[in-house]
Amino acid sequence: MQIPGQRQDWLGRLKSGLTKTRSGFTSIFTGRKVDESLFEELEERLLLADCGLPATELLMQKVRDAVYQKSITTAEGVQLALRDAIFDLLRPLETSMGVDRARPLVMMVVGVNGAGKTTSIGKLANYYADIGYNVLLAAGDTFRAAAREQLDVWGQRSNVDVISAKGADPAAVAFDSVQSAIARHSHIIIVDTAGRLPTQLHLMEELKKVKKVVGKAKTDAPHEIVLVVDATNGQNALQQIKAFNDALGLTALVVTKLDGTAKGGILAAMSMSTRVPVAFIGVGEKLEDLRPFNPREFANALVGIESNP
Ligand SMILES: Nc1nc2c(ncn2[C@@H]2O[C@H](COP(=O)(O)OP(=O)(O)O)[C@@H](O)[C@H]2O)c(=O)[nH]1
Ligand SMILES: [Mg+2]
Repeated sequence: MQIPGQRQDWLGRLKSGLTKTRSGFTSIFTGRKVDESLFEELEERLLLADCGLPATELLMQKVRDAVYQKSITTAEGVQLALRDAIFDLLRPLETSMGVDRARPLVMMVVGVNGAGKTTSIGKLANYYADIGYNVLLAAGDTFRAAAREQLDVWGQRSNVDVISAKGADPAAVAFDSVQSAIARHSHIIIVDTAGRLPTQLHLMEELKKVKKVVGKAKTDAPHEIVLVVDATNGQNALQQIKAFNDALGLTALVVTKLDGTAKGGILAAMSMSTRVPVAFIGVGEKLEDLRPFNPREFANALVGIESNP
């Protein structure tokens, strides 16, 4: 159960995380007339926030329609119409992991180097352990020397065990850890993997092997194949999503580093193109800075609207 104070904290963090993207929007709505120059500026801001052309065109059409149909005459009214249009666009991206549908629920986490995989796994472990789940982590990044230690540190922070094997092959680590999770009756096992570019075909083959081997340890696994994408990659994130999805069949995304970027509109672009749902978003480096993606909260925080009028 989430207590209201915690929710407030999170909304504050989400808002401050999205400051860079939001400031582009809020500044244009203050003390403005509703005229063609406002629309032009709004269009430019949407493109700068990395919404991409198709989403920008759709949002502009919706805002213009709302202004016409509801006879909106104030810039604040346009701001609300923008929020509604963004909310509608992002709504199909909402998903929840449904971690109760298997035990253990096996989650495989993939992505390019530095996207925030290991950090997000640490935060996910904390999130689920906090609400009573028994979580196990698997150090499947056997490539980078410090990767195991990094995951260990995150495990200690939330009192979650980490399975690792020195120098082992990632598929073997994944297989062993799923077996451990079964033996321990864990609720959730999250498998970390080494970062890779989708163009490194042999490394993509390695991920397919991890996926296959996990399925041998537990027939219906992996239940979740999660791509971690760095929002600061902007439009390049879309290519990553497509490539990883083609290779592995993604079930969800974690979108990280929304705090460090003015490109929060990238989620709008995702909704227009890749359509892989977003389970969690990251807005900082702390343990609590990862939360389920909520399109309404996100749209409000992005556009700079306080409550939900
Ligand atoms: N600001 C910010 N930094 C993040 C976020 N998620 C991860 N990072 C940072 O990104 C860097 C790379 O993260 P890491 O988890 O090691 O990436 P990996 O290579 O994909 O496992 C680290 O310095 C993290 O602290 C986030 O949501 N916001
Ligand atoms: Mg890592």
